[in-house]
Amino acid sequence: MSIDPSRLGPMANAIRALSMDAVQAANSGHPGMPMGMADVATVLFSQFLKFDPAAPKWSDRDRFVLSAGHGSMLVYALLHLTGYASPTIEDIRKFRQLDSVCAGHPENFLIPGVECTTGPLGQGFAMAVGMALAERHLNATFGDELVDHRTWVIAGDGCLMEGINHEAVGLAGTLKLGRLNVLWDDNKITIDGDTSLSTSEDILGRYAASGWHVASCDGHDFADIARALSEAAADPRPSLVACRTVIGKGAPNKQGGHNVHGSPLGADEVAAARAYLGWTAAPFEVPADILADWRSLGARGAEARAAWEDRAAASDRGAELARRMAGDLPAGDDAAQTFAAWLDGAQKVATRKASEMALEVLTPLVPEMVGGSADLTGSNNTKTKATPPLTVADYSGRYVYYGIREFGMAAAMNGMALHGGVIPYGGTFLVFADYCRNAIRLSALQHARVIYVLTHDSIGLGEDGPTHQPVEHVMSLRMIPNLNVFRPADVIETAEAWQLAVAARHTPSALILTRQNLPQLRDAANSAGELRSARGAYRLKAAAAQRKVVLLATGSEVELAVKVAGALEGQGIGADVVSMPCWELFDAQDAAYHADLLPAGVLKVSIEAGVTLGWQKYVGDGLTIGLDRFGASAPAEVLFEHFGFSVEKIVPQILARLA
Ligand SMILES: Cc1ncc(C[n+]2csc(CCOP(=O)(O)OP(=O)(O)O)c2C)c(N)n1
Ligand SMILES: [Mg+2]
Repeated sequence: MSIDPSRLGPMANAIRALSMDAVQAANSGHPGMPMGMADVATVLFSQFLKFDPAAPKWSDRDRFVLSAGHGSMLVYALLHLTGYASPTIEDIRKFRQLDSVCAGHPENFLIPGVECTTGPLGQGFAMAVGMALAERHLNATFGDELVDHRTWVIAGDGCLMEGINHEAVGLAGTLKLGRLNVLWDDNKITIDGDTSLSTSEDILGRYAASGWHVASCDGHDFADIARALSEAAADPRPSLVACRTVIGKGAPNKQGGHNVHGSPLGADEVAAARAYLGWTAAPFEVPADILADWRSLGARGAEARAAWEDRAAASDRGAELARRMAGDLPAGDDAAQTFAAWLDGAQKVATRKASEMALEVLTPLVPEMVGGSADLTGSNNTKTKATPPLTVADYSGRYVYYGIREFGMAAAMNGMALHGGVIPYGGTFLVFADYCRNAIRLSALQHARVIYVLTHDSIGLGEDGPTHQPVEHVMSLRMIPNLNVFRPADVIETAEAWQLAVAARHTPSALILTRQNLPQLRDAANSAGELRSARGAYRLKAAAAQRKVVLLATGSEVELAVKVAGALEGQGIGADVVSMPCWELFDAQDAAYHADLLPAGVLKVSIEAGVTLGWQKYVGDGLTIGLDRFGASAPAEVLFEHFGFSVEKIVPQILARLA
């Protein structure tokens, strides 16, 4: 059943009316983008997009990403009009209010039909690349009958101008993600005014040069839009369709100008737009015939979904796909048993190496893990035997060579995790976490299980010097809510961190790993059969003499803390050593556990080769040993000594405080 073409105009106007009325009611928001792209979106949803409002999470649906997230009313209107349970018209009436799921920008955790959180320009596009990548990977793994869908993106000038766009376009072009189709709202307007103020780029030329198919259309001519979208769908390359539009189309006195980007039209212009569009319905009312058209369109998807469900039920791979898409880990605890056997060893390895060892155990057992690195595979130790390269020739591969594209990698991993069926992990140097920081933040905000492998974690990397030596990075990652930051101290804690990260369904993790070797500190005796890192911090060594000091340390400094404790004990001063691989997990423990590890009336001392700001929350007015300056270029041992990370430099400071 196809929609009568004469109905498309009124259907698009329903988007325009809801958008301008919602923004007007909220007295804040962005009417220009949804009004300008209403016609393109109507063609997309009526003739191209595979979706079923009754099953927003149906795994073989097309993914629709509104990368230009400021135009959130576009996706809210589309979801409501096509018959999704959320958002309701009440939610839309309360656009941008606390009790509405229609937040200022679309949030994946508020509305099931919103595939990802967008608003930070460029990242929706880059997440869509990850979704398209996950689709091809799962297609290659499960076949056309179970996985066969497209990723559609609406992106604005801003999404194309952001630097991350270059990374995303390069990755998608190289991997020939032909199921990715981007509809560019080519309205030649951004907030400051005409795009010519700031850009003169041949955008189609750039995409074409990156291996993309490019097309153009009049974004207000339904037939022309459909023609261009058909071409995009047919072409084996990723596609960019430049949809020439008028921002705020339908607001007769304001359309085409930058003021319509992010301000309510105002009562007079809303009235003028109603007259111009011939829209007589009251605010938030959609005439029954127009709503019926939208709903009939929404109802069409049920058939495709039912057919897919039959295929999935008949397939011997259906249950495995369902498991992966649900985010459940494979049954069995083989990995835990292998790691437990390591307790009997004494492996002195860098934690990046320990991470590789853990991955060699986990990746064969957890087939949904898809690894990668931003061109530091040999340094991040992210590649395993079970993860052959994911390439155009073989999308079933499990290792992505992301290239030197940290931000693009992180955003793609968000898209992969949100697509589902994949647990992405990817590496770079910790110091370059800042390059992808906003995507790490979006992993956390979106509850996406993305695992960041961040190696070369301190001055311990040595000779590369201060450009490469993280100082503030571990602490600054700890500041991001819902991100588990692990800084393991040895091979055992590293394996524990991996187990916890893979199991954290709604929380991303950052594994902070050393370049330099660290001794094994954990054995069967001090592990007590537990995954001790699960509590975030634990007493690695209890004071022998009467306890006067508690030493708190992470990662490579736990070894040092053990030596400091030994020196203190030698002078009759009892000292606990608390290893603290994950602050976030420790903070989640109860007060009794906190009080037990951090007892009152005892000097508490933190040791971490990074900024000290933040440690006060655990040590109070105790002592913070750290590095509140940039490092230097020299061998690691020289640097640790030079910057005060030695028993000889630390013990006197503790004695002075005890005196
Ligand atoms: C990374 C980032 N930088 C800045 C902004 C603020 N911002 C929101 S929309 C916008 C302009 C976007 O222009 P365009 O994509 O052309 O949207 P249009 O005005 O056409 O709707 C800016 C600068 C943002 N949301 N994200
Ligand atoms: Mg624009």
